[in-house]
Amino acid sequence: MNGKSAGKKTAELPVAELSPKEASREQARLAALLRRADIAYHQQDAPFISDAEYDAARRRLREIEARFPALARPDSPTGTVGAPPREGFARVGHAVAMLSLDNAFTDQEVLEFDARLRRFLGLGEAVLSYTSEPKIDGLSLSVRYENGHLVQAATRGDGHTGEDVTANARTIDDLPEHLTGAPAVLEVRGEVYMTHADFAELNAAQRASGDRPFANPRNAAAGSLRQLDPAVSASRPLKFFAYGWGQLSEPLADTQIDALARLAELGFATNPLTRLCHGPEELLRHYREIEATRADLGYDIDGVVCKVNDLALQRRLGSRSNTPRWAIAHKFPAETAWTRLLRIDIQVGRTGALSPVARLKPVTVGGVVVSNATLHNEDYIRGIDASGNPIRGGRDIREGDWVKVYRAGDVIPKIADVDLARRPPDARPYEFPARCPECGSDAIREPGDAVRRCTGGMYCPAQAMERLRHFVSRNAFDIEGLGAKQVETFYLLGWIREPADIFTLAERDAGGEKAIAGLEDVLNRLRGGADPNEQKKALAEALGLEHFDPERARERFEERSRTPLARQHGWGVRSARNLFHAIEERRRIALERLIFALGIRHVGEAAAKLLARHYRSWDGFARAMSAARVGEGPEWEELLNIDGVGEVMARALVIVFHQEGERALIERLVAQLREIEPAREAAAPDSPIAGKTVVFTGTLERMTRSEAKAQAERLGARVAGSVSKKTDLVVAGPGAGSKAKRAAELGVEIIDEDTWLELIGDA
Ligand code: 5U1
Repeated sequence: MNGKSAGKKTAELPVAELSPKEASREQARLAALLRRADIAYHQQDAPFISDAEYDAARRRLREIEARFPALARPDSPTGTVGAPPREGFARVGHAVAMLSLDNAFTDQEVLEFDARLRRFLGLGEAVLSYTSEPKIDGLSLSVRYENGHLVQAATRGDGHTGEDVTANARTIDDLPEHLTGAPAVLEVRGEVYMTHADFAELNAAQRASGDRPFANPRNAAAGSLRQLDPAVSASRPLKFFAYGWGQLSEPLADTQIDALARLAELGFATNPLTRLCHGPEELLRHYREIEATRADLGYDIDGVVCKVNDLALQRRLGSRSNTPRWAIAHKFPAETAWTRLLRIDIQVGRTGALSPVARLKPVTVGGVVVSNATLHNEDYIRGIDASGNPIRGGRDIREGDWVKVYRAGDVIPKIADVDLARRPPDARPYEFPARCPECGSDAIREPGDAVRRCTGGMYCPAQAMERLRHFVSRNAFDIEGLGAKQVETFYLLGWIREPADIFTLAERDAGGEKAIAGLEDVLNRLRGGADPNEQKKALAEALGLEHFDPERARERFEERSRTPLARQHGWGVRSARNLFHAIEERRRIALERLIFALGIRHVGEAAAKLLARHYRSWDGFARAMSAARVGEGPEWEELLNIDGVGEVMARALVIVFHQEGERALIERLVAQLREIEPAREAAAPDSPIAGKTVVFTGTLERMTRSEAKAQAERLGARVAGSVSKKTDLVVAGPGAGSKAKRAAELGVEIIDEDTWLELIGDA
């Protein structure tokens, strides 16, 4: 025993004071204790230690294993050591979607949020109560308990499917292994984070061991939780604040604040700065208080989350596709830093938009190294906004300028200002290209459009590649084994030029006769790029060359493009077969995925869902788009009548189906598909209004129009703005006029608000 610990029993000594011998003894004792406790609990139903004692023992064992990795045993009850690193994380579906948050950046936006909710709920001047909770800058985790036992932990992922990080989450001390008095099913949601002190210590250790330090505590937390080896997670000091829940077998409470209190009672850490606020002014006051203490908290927060306190009102408010209506993140002002703008590059997107990007001398902004920033469009560079009004006092942005960079919503860095005093004397106004830097086609700007676009379509490699990348993305075709990188390589090898080619890849590969466009063609397509060296680098990489050398590139290109996939670098017989199999599987695709995958401007995931639900089948959709004329006719009217489709989106849709090249490309793709699954109704299957088209007219007295609409959609109905032959039901309140009349003429059923509420079981 060492001097410090003299007189104390080993079991009482802090882990930091244990000698290796003591640690070994303590490890054996704790492991045996936990094993006996597990058997007594799970197999004999006769626990002999309390949950708190069990958790404390487990925590101590984990600490010992982290401090003395040599003691780690494969069969340790912590489950955190010795396990062979897994290939990846299993995917876990979330029983209740993990939503993200809308942001507010100004006081005004918080006032508008409150006004919007009161309007939605028809509350008039009544004061709404909210919780105000610090928004931890970490990563979201959902932890599932069944009958009081931690059974699963999953990351947010895309909100519907996350990664199974159960073994790693078990190493977080703030997450109890067992709960007493909890609902039989309880999914606790919250944020995993790392304190500044722990982050500094971890980075010091990383440096000492020659590993790369993390950029910020958030990255360190994310990197630690997503370690394939749980022993590494166990050695990282992660913490967790609970802020919500997913699936529950019974409610936790009637209000958000009481639900948080209940989670705290169950043993979860909840943030102590959380307050109940009455009305938006109190929210703003609390926001300022938290902002003032932000620097002293010891962990990163990036704003304050405001949530409606009454859970019944939260339910009434419901959610949009990814965000709840009842909450908003009031973000802190972005951090800024000055740096030099080295160069302006033009990137060409999937829709041909020429987007200027500022290449910056790397600078740290809010803990993240920034070397690129968006410049939006040519007007923005010139110092004017979409209406022609000056921005930044009308100061333009030039290569060589000193610029103030900030991270908006902490994602895409932007430029807030230019320092004219430091402008180099030879700096010239930036001349925006009138030709696409990727393919040389004309880049034109249509009246009213702030963006200049390449007219090259799929001929333009940048557009083609972006469209292919989008096509295989997660919410589109999502073909296992065919990500952005593979698509890019296949494009550069001349194997695929458009989405339909993906489906003929296998037959061409088997016969060794891939459509080889030839290196010349690929290089031609890349000519005059924003940065030809970058393009050459990309090509060299795709061809497995260290440096770009035209002769070797040609040889390698010919050889590689003729080599079957299974013999390509990084591929084998099995992975090639798996890929072809995954592609085959995708000949069957959901209608909404197909519509989204087409990459039509303004048609995002939510809009694709709306369109799929409205038109129900591919034939219905394609026929309607082909028949529609911009600004006129019943098909155009029908399109605009879909709630959530505006003129801009409608125009983009119709234009695509009337452009010969685009239409042929879509037809070639559809010809490759075996089955396009009609849109699934989002409704509960037993909802009496699922799949029905409903029109609300007149004054509703028991709820607002927005609430009625949201409720109808939640139950699977489509809500239309006007009555047609396709309308199934009209809900008419006092003052209903022409719509009720038209419904009567067409023989459409008309009911009043009370009957509607009875029908949907909410009377
Ligand atoms: N404090 C807190 N952070 N946070 C993040 N609450 C909270 N709630 C969230 C998120 C994403 O989402 C729910 C409102 C859905």
